[in-house]
Parts: sequence; C-alpha cells; structure tokens
Amino acid sequence: MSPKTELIWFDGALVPWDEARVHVMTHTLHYGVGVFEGIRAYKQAGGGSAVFRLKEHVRRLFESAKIVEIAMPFTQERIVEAILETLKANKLEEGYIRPITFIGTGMSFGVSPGKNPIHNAICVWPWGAYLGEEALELGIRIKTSSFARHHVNVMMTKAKVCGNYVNSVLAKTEALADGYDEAMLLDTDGFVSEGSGENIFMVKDGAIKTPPLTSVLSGITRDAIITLARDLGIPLREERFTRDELYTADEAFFSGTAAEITPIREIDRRVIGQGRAGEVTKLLQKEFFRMVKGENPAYASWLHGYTV
Ligand code: PPE
Repeated sequence: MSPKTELIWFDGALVPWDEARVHVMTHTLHYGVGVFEGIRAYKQAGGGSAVFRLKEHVRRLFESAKIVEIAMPFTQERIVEAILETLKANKLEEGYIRPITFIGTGMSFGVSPGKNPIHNAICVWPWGAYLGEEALELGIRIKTSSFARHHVNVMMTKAKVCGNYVNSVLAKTEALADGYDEAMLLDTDGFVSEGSGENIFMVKDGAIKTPPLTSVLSGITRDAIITLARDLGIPLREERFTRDELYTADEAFFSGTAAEITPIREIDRRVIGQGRAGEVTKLLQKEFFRMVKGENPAYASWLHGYTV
C-alpha cells in the first residue's frame, strides 16, 4: 500500500500531504542528523482505536533528540496531542505513525548544525504486515549481513537517528538482492544484534533469549515481549549469543512496531526448528495481537484510545 493520506502535521499545523515539503539545503538531508519514530494504532475489540505505547514512543523520540543534541521546540505532551490530532484529521482507525524531527536550513551551512531551525512532522498512513501477511503466518528467510551493526562509539544505537539507517538500508538491500526476506546483523564483536528494523529473539528448550541492549535499539515491542513472557511464565534472558547458536535454535522471531512478531523459518539456508512458526512464537504472537487490540485488560494502560 502506498503511504498516502490527506494531511501531515508540520510544525504545528495540518497541511495537505503533497504540500509537506522541505528545501534541498535541509541539514538533515545532507548529514543525516534527524530522529524519528515508528508507532502503530490498532482498532480495538471494544470499539474505537488506540495507539500502542504512544507515550513511550514519544519519550524515545525526545531521548533520541537529546542524544544527538537536537533541542526539541515542542513538549512531549504537544507531540502526543499532535499525533492524535493527525490520526483523527485523516480518519485513520488503524495504521502506522511516523513522527520525524529534522534540522532545517537558513542560518548556516556545513557540518555544524549551528542555529538552524528544528522541524517536526507527523505522517500517518495505513500499513499492513511489514514483511507480508504470509510472513506473519509462515515465517521468513533471513541472512547474516556482510555489514556489522554500528559500534556504540561510532553511531549511538539507543537513538533512532536517520543516519543510522544507512546501515539498515545497505543490509536490507543486500538481503533482498540475495533472495532473502530480511537481514540479520552481527555486532562488531561478532554476536547477533538485530535485523535492519527489528529486534531478534531465539527459543531453545522452552527458554527465550534476546541480545542485551548494548548495540541494538531499545525496542518498545521487545520490551512488551519481555513483559509478556514474564506474565506467561516463559523464562527469558537478555544475553549475547552467536550465529551458530541461532542456527540450532528451536524457534526464532523478529519484533518491531512495523514487523510486530514475525517468525523466522530459515537463517543462512539452515532451517530453524520445523521450518515454520514455533509454538512459543505462536503463543507470543497471539498474545501480542490480543494486547494491541485491547483484548487483554491487563495491558490496557499501554493503549492510548481515540475515536475518528
Ligand atoms: N531495531 C531497529 C534497528 C529498528 O529500526 C526497530 C524499529 C526496532 C529494532 C524495533 O523497535 P520497536 O519498534 O520500538 O519495537 N523499526 C521501525 C522502522 C521500520 C522501517 O522500515 O522504517 C519500526 O518498526 O517502526
């Protein structure tokens, strides 16, 4: 589905989609220092819609900005409000939300952003399964990338910075060109880190493992899965593991706002488990969808309701 709705929130006002433009001298376009978020809204079982973990996503946007020294011209509360405003203005009951903060042009040029203005935009559009409906059901085939994930002293991985995604784009393009669905990146020490836009989990003998946050994005879906596993009584450890450990896992899956919970059925030509979504993955996936659709009251506080 092509990403297009009617209105985009741009620096405090709603403007028609085609008019939300920037100048080619935009600092972020040249140097990549901008920050963004990916958030999803779901139709709720009891009627209406809700944004999943809206405040946490907006907080991460502001933390990303802090890390790269962008001074936000709005408060977190204002961005939360603006997101709800944009969803309602577009009558979007369910879909994806992309807030982006970037450095503009006008004051100076060169690497130093100086006092260039900071812009904020919020786009929303309908977005179905990130890697396809079939992927959610059957699982995907992934490949260890020839690109390593950023070293924490090169690009700070806690921040969701535009420029960090050069690494993701290269890895994803390579994986697709080689006939795989997604890339899996190792960190600079050679341990499994994450996908181009997803955190990764493995299951072995009924226990779950996911890499610690050292060199990966602190995924909000990852955090929801950790909570879910704890509530379901499934043992889970945040621990480094290697690609050969992943090859011999019983199950593996990716998590992310866009990817939700996507099972992995093959890694570097090695079939994982039975070559389809495993039992633990299926259970977590089922419970995750119940959580985001408002079917489990235990997680109601993670749902920010709205009606269009
Ligand atoms: N790691 C990376 C590198 C990443 O980009 C994401 C989100 C995650 C982990 C998972 O984080 P979270 O969404 O908080 O659970 N990737 C976003 C962008 C995807 C895109 O193609 O663009 C997303 O899922 O919205």
